[in-house]
Amino acid sequence: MYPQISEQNVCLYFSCKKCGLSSTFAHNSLKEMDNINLKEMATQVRRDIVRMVHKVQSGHPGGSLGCTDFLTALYFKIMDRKPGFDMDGVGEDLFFLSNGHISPVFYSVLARSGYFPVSELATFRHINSRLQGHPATHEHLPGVRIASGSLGQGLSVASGAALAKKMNKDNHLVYSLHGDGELQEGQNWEAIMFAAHHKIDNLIATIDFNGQQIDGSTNTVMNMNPLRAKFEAFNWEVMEMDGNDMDNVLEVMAKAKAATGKGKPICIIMTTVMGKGVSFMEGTHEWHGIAPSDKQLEEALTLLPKTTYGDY
Ligand SMILES: Cc1ncc(C[n+]2csc(CCOP(=O)(O)OP(=O)(O)O)c2C)c(N)n1
Ligand SMILES: [Mg+2]
Repeated sequence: MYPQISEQNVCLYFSCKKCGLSSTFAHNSLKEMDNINLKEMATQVRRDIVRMVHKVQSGHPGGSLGCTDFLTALYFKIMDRKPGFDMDGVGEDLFFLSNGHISPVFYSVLARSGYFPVSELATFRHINSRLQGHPATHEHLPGVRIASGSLGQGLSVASGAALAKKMNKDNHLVYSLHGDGELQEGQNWEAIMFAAHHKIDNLIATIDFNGQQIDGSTNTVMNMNPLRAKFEAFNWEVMEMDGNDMDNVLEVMAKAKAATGKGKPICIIMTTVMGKGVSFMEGTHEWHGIAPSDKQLEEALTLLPKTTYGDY
């Protein structure tokens, strides 16, 4: 069993400032989210990412930094979440991370939005930590709904969960995130076909369209273009978004929400810059999965100034 977060019992499991321990959102959890400055929180999440990966000298900073604005907006503003966490997720929006290698950003956003103590980020990739390199459900980390890391599976799960919500008359949405290189896995296209066929119109799947993957640019490894036309041909509603412009993220996500319930699943092609926010990591696959040195960390942290939320 893993701990449940609720207004009543949160203090038992999640240390907080009011208890003299360290955590940002233990008390009043979700209500406090309204006061979050999303851009400042995104900077804090980026600081977490580079510090986590540096500390253990392994992990994936590139895609994590690129998807930071999206995941910050999703968890702090867009999703309708219950204060607790349970695997059934009835009566709330759900999120499935399919490109599991970007776990640093996922863990940081989960911790900072109240799922587990922010201090636990220091255990990233340690032996016996709940924060393994790729998220796994058997670690029982609140907020993690699927194991991911073996690419290509998340859209199938998200489609099934969204279909279950429709069958159960649960009027909530399912969000998912996928890499552009990840779309080269054939299972995605089966799920894309399935979701359209079953008119799964409570699903908003976002593609991290950063043009990079582990071995080089997506165009040289296996070109996915024209991506928009492909999703449209499979009968999806397609939108485009600048995933590193917080205002545009909020605007397009609102549009996507408004487009649900109209008979088609929704795909957002989200343009991002791999390594966004740390100039020497930006726009190259080289930073897909390597850790910064001591000197590079120092430089990265000067590019990502301290925030009022504080380092873990
Ligand atoms: C099934 C499977 N095949 C290969 C890999 C190895 N792998 C890890 S990340 C990655 C690249 C994925 O590219 P993309 O989805 O664009 O992620 P980004 O590099 O942009 O973060 C690959 C091939 C894997 N994790 N799973
Ligand atoms: Mg990519």
